[in-house]
Amino acid sequence: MTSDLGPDLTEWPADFAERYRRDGYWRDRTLDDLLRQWAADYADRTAVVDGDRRWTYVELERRVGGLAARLHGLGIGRGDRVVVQLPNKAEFVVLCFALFRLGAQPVLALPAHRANEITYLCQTSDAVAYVVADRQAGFDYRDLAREALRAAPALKHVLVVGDPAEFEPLETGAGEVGDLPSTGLASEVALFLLSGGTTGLPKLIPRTHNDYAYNLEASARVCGFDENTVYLAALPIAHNFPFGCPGMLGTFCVGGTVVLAPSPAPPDTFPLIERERVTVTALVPPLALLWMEAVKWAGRDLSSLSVLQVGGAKFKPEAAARVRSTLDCQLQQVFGMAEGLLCYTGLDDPDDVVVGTQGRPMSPADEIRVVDVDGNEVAPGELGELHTRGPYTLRGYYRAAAYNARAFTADGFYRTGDLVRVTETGHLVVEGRVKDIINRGGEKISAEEVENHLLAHPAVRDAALVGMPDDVLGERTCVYVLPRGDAPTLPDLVAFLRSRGLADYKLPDRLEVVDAFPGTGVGKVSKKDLMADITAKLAAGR
Ligand code: OOB
Repeated sequence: MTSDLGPDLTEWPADFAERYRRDGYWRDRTLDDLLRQWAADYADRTAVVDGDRRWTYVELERRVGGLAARLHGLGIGRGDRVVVQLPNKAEFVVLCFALFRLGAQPVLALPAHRANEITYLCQTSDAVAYVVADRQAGFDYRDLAREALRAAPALKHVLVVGDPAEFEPLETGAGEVGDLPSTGLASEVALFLLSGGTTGLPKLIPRTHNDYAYNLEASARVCGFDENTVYLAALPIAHNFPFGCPGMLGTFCVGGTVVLAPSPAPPDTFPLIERERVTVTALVPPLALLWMEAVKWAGRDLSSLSVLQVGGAKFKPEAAARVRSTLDCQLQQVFGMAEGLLCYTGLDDPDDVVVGTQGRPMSPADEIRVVDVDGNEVAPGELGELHTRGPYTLRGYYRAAAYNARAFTADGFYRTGDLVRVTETGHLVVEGRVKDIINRGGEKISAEEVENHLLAHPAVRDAALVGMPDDVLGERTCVYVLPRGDAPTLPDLVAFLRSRGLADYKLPDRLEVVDAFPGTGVGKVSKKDLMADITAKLAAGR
């Protein structure tokens, strides 16, 4: 089968595509083909739970058919982009699959995105439609839609879940019928994910049906998902991790049940875990730390939870080691990226591997290289930047030729910007970002290393070390601390770090105690915002 992704997209070279097919990674089924198969195989099992709504696989598929027919009636079809910005609601699920059926391409924005990102996404993708909820968490998304309409001339439709105001309602009623055939090829783009960069605007990541189908099915296998899996979507569902790693889609492919949580906060999630007997969920490290605290006073029965996946940012060993004793479940570390590559620790890996590494590439076809600043491979076990390519890792961002020239090697490896070393067992340990090194008068300080030590301090729940501008040294260090109980002082922390044998230049120069960290859209700590905060404080003479 040929594919023609168009001039703005970088395809896999033909010989790679051929190999991925021959070796069974790409099976030329669209995500809509998968949905139809699931509806046939798992008919009356519960697919989705959202509050009081519980839909079987058959019912989900029927609603997808109805919505696809209606979107088709609006003129939305193959190759059209639709910016989707919805909270964890059943409508999100129906909409994504309706778009897959039409061969239209959802651009998955996060609820935290605002005018800056949304107008950029609508413009860059030439979106014909933008789908939002009316209001959520005190924010009115219809205001955002008005801005997007002004800024993006290609935008023809705004569809709203809830009160549509002057826009069109997005209804996913059970009464609607539709029997449109599947449109488009499995080699075409199924959806666009956004890069998780903590600087600048997110870039669009094209994911084809073939590559994403493999992504979710292989993930489900590696993570041992089966028909008894009850997956709690606690993180924003539009993020790759809860969406397809294995997440919601990986749960569907084995006939399990997906429970949608309105937020990842313990008061929203713990009662759901108890009520629905949730078996597995995924969190970013700041949330995992919060859950480990909250479980002590929540008084909820979380005994059904057997696996907690943590990824998205480094889950430091000091914290990872406490998962079993606090939450009474198994930890699985996940090192992944919207660009593709996924690494998981195995459910039967020994404790030191689960606590101390970020897992192993999930596919035999994942190729990885660890290179030095000159691009030469380092000796086994040495630290370097991770480059990767494989059957579900992109070959280029969408409409970003100039950026792509830097982000990929000549032979198609994606430069992740992550600093890793590979252990003897083939597991990766992430030691930071290429740029998460603070340069204090020439002495290089790894933020990760200092943060990990600080997590061992009894009065520290979480810590983030950032550089702050300094006339003499260029940069000094400031540590932001989320306290546990009484806040520590800088001398406390310095004495503590010294007692753990840290070199003097690594000791933080300044402490800021906060009650929350600024987050990225998916809840990772935003160091960019912390740096802006400390820079502003210094400029104001504070
Ligand atoms: C996931 O995806 P993105 O696209 O939001 O962010 C990817 C980046 C990675 O390049 C790396 O810098 C960081 O996030 N990261 C980790 C990590 N997992 C992701 N850094 C250290 N340790 C980890 N375990 O974040 C994502 C996508 C799919 C599954 C899980 C996470």
